[in-house]
Amino acid sequence: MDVKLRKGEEGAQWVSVPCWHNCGGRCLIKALVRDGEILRMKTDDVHEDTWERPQMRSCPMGHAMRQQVLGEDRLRHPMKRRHWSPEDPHRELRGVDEWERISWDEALDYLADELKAAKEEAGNESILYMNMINLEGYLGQVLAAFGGYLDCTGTQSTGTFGLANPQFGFGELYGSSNDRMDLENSDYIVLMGHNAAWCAFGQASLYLKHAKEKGAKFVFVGPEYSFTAGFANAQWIPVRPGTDTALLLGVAYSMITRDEDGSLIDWDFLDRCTVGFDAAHMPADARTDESFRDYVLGMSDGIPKTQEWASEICGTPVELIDLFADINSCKNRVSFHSNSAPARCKGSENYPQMLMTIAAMGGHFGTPGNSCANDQYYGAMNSGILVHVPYSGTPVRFTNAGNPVGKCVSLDSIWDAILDGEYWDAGNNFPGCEVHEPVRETCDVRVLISEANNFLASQANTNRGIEAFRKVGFVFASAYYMKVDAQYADVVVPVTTRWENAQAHLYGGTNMKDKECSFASRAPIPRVGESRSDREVAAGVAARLGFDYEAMNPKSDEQCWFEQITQSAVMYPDGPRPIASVTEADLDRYGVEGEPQEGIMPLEQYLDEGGYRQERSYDDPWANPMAQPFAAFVADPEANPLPTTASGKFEIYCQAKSDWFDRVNGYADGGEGIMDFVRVSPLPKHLEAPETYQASFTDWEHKVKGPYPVQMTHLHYLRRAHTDCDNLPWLREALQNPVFINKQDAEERGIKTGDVVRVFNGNGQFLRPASVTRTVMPGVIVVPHGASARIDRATGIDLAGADNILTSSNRTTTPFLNSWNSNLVQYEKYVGSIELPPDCEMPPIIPLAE
Ligand SMILES: Nc1nc2c(c(=O)[nH]1)N[C@H]1C(S)=C(S)[C@@H](COP(=O)(O)OP(=O)(O)OC[C@H]3O[C@@H](n4cnc5c(=O)[nH]c(N)nc54)[C@H](O)[C@@H]3O)O[C@H]1N2
Ligand SMILES: Nc1nc2c(c(=O)[nH]1)N[C@H]1C(S)=C(S)[C@@H](COP(=O)(O)OP(=O)(O)OC[C@H]3O[C@@H](n4cnc5c(=O)[nH]c(N)nc54)[C@H](O)[C@@H]3O)O[C@H]1N2
Ligand code: SF4
Ligand SMILES: [Mo]
Repeated sequence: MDVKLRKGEEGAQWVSVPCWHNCGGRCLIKALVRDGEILRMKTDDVHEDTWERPQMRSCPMGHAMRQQVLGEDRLRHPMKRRHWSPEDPHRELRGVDEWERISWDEALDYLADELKAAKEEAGNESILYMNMINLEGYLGQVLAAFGGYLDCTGTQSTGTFGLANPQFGFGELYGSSNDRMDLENSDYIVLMGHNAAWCAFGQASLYLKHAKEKGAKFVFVGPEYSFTAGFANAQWIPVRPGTDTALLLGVAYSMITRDEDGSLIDWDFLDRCTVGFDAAHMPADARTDESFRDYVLGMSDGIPKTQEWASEICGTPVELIDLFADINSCKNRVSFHSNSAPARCKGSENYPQMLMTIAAMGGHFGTPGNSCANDQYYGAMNSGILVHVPYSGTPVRFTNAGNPVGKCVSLDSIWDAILDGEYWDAGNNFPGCEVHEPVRETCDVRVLISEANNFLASQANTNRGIEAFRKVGFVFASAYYMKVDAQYADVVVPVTTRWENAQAHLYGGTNMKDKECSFASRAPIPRVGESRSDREVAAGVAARLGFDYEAMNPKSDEQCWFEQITQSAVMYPDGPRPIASVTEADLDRYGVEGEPQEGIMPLEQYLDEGGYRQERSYDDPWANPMAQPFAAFVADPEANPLPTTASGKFEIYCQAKSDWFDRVNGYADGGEGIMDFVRVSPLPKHLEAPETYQASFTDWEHKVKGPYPVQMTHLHYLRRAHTDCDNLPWLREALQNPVFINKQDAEERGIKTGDVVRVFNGNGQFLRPASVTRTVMPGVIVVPHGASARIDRATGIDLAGADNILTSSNRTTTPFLNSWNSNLVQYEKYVGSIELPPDCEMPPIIPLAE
């Protein structure tokens, strides 16, 4: 190794270290370490970069990781707010108070005492553990043993793809695109809102580039021409945020009315593989006789869903709707890749089923070059499992079954629940949990706990969140740096990163990487400051609450780390083959339990190289056409029915879907619905909803706009993983975080690129530099997701461009649905007195002056 070192780096070693964010990739990064210091970073150079075996190269965040682990703003000591005391908490000073150093004993005593007091005075449900969709972590496990906590749930990443999908046959999340070796068989690759170049780093873009070189043509459907669309030189089909269902209904109309003897529609596919398209194919359990065809042609409601009807709603020119219909023809091989952005909208309940319907009309499932999937994120363009990585031994679990408090608040309502003391509880829609009709519950939240999330920044309506934080009795946060939850907390403790403490990846399981890779890493540097692991924090709290954490979770962090690495295996059709060979000497060296095993390479080599990437070929088992999603079903639907639908076929009319929504939205048993919760038909109909394009008019018929006429949607931004990594100076220098606005809209407002704009609505306001572009539709503003609010105390204006300053709480259309992309705002050239510095010149947040 030493040969690769530069002058002055003598004695240093390259060590594979984890990059563990909730980003859209999973990459190999290495740190050059000497005496616990990091000299430099690099990415995968273990083997040649080939199509069959690409390198697992990192994004800008990976290269900058050392600034997260060893940055000047890294937390080193437990702290409390100067004016906080149990007797006199000065809640109003949260977010503005100064900090003082305390001991670990003090920090954990405060937390334990506050938990005991809350439990005694108001019961366990007065403790709100802010966890992401049942990703119960270390403290969650302790709280569950302590009698439980008020739980929260939401679709977060997946929008309506996370609601009632299996019922109509479009089940597996991130699981139904074909293998990447098949992409080049498509005539057209349709990206529904994808920006894989930023959010599924590395691999997905490579696969798309390869397909392009092999002759596939690209279509991009979305409100802004994404960077991914740009490099694929895709045909742009613009669509307003949240109106994809209307667009696809227009496409269906175009196909139905222009089809000549199967020139566009695959009638055989519809006949064999679907129910509900027309009167002759209604499913046995249908309770109405309205077919999809009747609805599209307007026979049931008098409104034909013509191209013009669609265009008025979605903004797509009529000729492009027809072009889309032609591209979707059964004469072409088409693969549809949708991210969840079009499904993260109010009123988008029917989008997934509509997407399935459009693909089915062209027969684009289960054969070479044909596929349709929700496959954003890690598995984009290459879904399924090839190298399996287990969740081994971490306390992270994906259900709330262990939480004795059976109550659950939807993420978009948590701040309102705290402030109003009331919320709608419809259960929990995560797999393994139960949903039910909405019940009005009361709550009295006393303690807020933030562990591996950052809800004040990541959940809707930050200003309302701050009010909620300032209402409760006590706020505790564990953190690497001053995430927003920590800024507004009372007691903050520093946790070790995975470079200092070997532990299993929280986001390291099977799905959360390209399917052909797995990773092995070490923790080569000493703990920073007084930081402790999450596990030690949990054990310290447990001891103070009177129980033994070790007995509850006997596997050490190192044991979990070891198991995750050694149990990773390539899934051959005839059985798994572990990657790492393990010997008795390995077990002794790491002081862990396990069995020796035969693998592909010695454990030490795997750890040194930092990862494994399966070499692929066009005739390997995973590329086999019959191994692709839906292939067996499409070949013989009677012999291989879909396991999740009542009819065993794709349900274009799905009674079970409608019944599911009726139940959670309050329409079952003659109910009239609740709040803005929508009534969802068995067919994929267009729905009207608050904060959508149609709702931006006070008078739709005469086209009179309301006070917030612009639709705001988001991009998951290359500079950060949600709110994480955004504090790293190199990334701030490299990426400016502007808002992207339409050229014509900008001209009307006298705005040029670089001008500061004020974006606002009833929820709040922020300042950002403008990037004026023709790649954003008129009437739309695109805001990079995840900035951490920096609120100017004098004016209340956020200077960071935090998206959730503007998103609304408690206004969604189905419980659980996080509808990030439905927002109405206004913007103008900023003329006030604040000088907005470039982000890279904003001072880091360092709470303790040393
Ligand atoms: N407006 C808007 N809001 C959105 C979205 C959007 O598109 N628009 N997207 C949504 C989506 S898809 C998601 S997934 C959510 C994400 O929402 P969050 O999960 O709340 O966001 P992160 O920024 O990933 O927060 C993770 C925090 O945990 C810390 N952390 C990471 N690992 C550990 C650990 O092991 N231990 C401890 N103690 N801390 C750890 C990180 O440093 C970071 O501070 O945001 C959602 N919010
Ligand atoms: N760098 C980085 N990567 C990430 C993350 C991150 O924070 N940073 N987060 C990760 C996580 S947890 C998740 S869930 C994924 C999210 O991954 P995606 O769902 O792919 O994320 P987005 O960035 O929200 O999608 C943006 C694209 O969707 C388009 N779009 C927005 N609204 C609509 C709409 O209504 N209709 C249509 N058709 N298109 C629309 C936008 O124009 C843009 O092209 O990303 C992951 N990857
Ligand atoms: S995509 Fe994710 S895992 Fe890969 S380098 Fe970037 S932040 Fe790290
Ligand atoms: Mo997500």
